[in-house]
Amino acid sequence: MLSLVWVFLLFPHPLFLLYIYPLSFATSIAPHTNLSLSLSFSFSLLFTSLFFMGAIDVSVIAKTEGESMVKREEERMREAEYLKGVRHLCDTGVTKVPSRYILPAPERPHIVRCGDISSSHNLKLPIIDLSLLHTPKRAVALEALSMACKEYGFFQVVNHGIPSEVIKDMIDVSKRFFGMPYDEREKYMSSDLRSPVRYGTSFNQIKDRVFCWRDFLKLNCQPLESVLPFWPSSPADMRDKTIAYANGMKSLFKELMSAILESLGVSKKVLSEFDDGSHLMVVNCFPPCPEPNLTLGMPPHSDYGFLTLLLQDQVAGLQVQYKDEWVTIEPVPGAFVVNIGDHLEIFSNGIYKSILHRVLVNSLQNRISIASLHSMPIEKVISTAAELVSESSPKRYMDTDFATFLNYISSTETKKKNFLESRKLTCTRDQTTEGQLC
Ligand SMILES: O=C(O)CCC(=O)C(=O)O
Repeated sequence: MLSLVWVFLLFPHPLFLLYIYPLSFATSIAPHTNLSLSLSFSFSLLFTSLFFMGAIDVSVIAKTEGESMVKREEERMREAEYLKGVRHLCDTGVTKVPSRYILPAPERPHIVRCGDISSSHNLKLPIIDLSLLHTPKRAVALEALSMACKEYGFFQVVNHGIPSEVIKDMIDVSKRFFGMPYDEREKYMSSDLRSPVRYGTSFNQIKDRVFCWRDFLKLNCQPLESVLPFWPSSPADMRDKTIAYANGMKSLFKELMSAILESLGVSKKVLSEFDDGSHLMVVNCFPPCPEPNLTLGMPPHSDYGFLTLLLQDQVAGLQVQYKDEWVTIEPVPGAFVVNIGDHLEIFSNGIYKSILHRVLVNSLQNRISIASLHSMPIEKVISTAAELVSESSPKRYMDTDFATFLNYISSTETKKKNFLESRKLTCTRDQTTEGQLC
């Protein structure tokens, strides 16, 4: 059947139109039967008569067929170019956003002035001074942490103990990675969600109907010794700089989780699960965009893990949803933005919420951000802490695991918080059922 389609596409010639097409058509209706021969004969007769009566203008058909073939080929080539990423697209000198990246009007960001991310909608997130955790003021810091997790689901941390050199080097090597020629970056392209290294573009380039203005390098960091040989070997210092950064992120995550468990009033036994927990580093590159009000660097989404630790260079772009509004997070030099992920929302029985966020792009500056997503080992089941479930506060989420999440994202277009929504339970006095909100 497929080969017959090719015959149609490849040979817009009168002979084909009058004899081969009818035969193909008839064979597809009634394959391998005498009926196909007689149908074919009848169609040929009909087409021949129409041809000689001038009712079929083969030159018009052939031209139309030829034109649509060229269009299809151009479309295929454009799509192949888009898959090379926005950095590559910018290198070709685009001056307008191609339609593949243009969001439907209601999903577009409202950027007041082109190239500038509106300052009227900026939000100063709570800033937690982590050095206080090691002083008699620990209780004050825990109270601030708890308030930030409940009210915003996002906060910034300072005095976190990660050397400024390690931070600077990571941003610097990331910029140099995305600055390499496309052929170098392409080596790490993979559509396998479990691959230890994955270079790509958009949010989910296989599923996205509208592409995002982002390229990324995803590095699995667990277990470090086994994934390391797969990480990019250029720039030459990429691995060393990234190892130092990844180790820093892991200890910062564990320190934050210890404080968060304390703020929730639950046992810290679970902390040991994070020693070999999943750790994914996502290095994002958002090149300048000629029409930033038509597209997004990343669409609204929440993160799957317990916590995400985000390093952004000093270019604003991250927006979080706060009281039904999109607000921009102002970068604070040397600080990390921390946000609650879906797994912590499940673990805390919804006391701490994972919040939707998205990324704006701008017309002037390249932006780099590095997100470190942490959770338990991928084979572990995430369930709600027993201490947080009671008759007055029933379990609100189904247990979940990483495999379920991966299956979910590879089978749907991940928009908004729909994975977490799919884990919610309906609570009644004595039973819980899947699928609806309490
Ligand atoms: O670039 C940012 O500010 C946020 C990145 C992000 O949300 C992500 O990588 O999941």
